[in-house]
Amino acid sequence: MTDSTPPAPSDPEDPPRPPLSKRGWLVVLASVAAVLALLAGGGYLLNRALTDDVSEVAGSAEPADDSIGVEAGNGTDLDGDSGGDGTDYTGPSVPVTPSAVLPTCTPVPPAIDSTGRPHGYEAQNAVDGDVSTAWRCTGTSGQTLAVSFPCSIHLATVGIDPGHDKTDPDGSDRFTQNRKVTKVKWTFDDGSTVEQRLEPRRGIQTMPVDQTARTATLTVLETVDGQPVTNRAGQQSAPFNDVTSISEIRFAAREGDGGDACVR
Ligand SMILES: [Ca+2]
Repeated sequence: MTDSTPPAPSDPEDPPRPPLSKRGWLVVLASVAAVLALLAGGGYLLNRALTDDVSEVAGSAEPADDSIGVEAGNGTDLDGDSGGDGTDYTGPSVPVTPSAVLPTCTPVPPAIDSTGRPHGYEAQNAVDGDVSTAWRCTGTSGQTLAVSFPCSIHLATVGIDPGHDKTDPDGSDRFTQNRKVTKVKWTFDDGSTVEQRLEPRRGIQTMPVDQTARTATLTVLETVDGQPVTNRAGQQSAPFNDVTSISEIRFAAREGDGGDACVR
C-alpha cells in the first residue's frame, strides 16, 4: 500500500518524489483551505480596522454640544448676524403669529405690580405682541416653549425679547430685576436645530433662519442674573433670580415662497 511507503530520503539533491497519496492530497487541500481562511480573516480584520479608523475620524469631526452654535447644516448664521455665507434671505417677509403655544416648565403664579394690579405669566404672553407682558417659569434654564403655525411656512427670521421688558409706573425696572436669557435652541419639526445667542438687553433680537417648519420649539439654554432695582421713591427691591422670563418671541416667513398663504 502506498500509505506504508517509507518516506523519501532527505537528499538535498532532490531525487524524484513518489506521487501524492490520498492522505497527501487531503493535507494539501487542508493547507489551501487554511490559507484561504487566513486571507479571508485578514481581509476582514483589515477592513474592520479601516472602518474603525474612518469612524474615529468621523467622530472626531463632530462638534461638541457646546460648539453647535457655530454654523448649522443649512448654512444659517447662528450668531445673529446676516452676512458671511451668502445664504441669507434678503427678500420680503411677513410676520407670522403662532396659532398655539405649549410650555414645558413649572409655571409661576400671578404677581401684583407696584400699582396693585395682578399680572399673569402664562405662555400666551410670549406671543401677544406686547413686550410688557411675559411668559415666566421657575428655574434658570431648560424651560421649553413649543409653538405651531397655521401651516408649514418658510421661516426667514426668529426673534426674542430675552427678559421681562417692562417698567412699572413707579419706575421699577423689571427688565433689570429679572433674569435675562442669553442662549436658546430652536428645534423644528424636521428635527433641525439652531442656537441663538442673545445680548442681555431690552428689545426684540432677531436671527435669520432658512427653515421650513410647522412647529418651532424654544429651549432656554443659558441665562444671567438680574440685579436689585430702585424705584423713583428710593425703595430697593431684590432681583428675581429663581425665575426666567421672556416677553416676546417673533417669527417672520418668506413672502410668496410657498406655505405662507395661510398667514395672510
Ligand atoms: Ca408679551
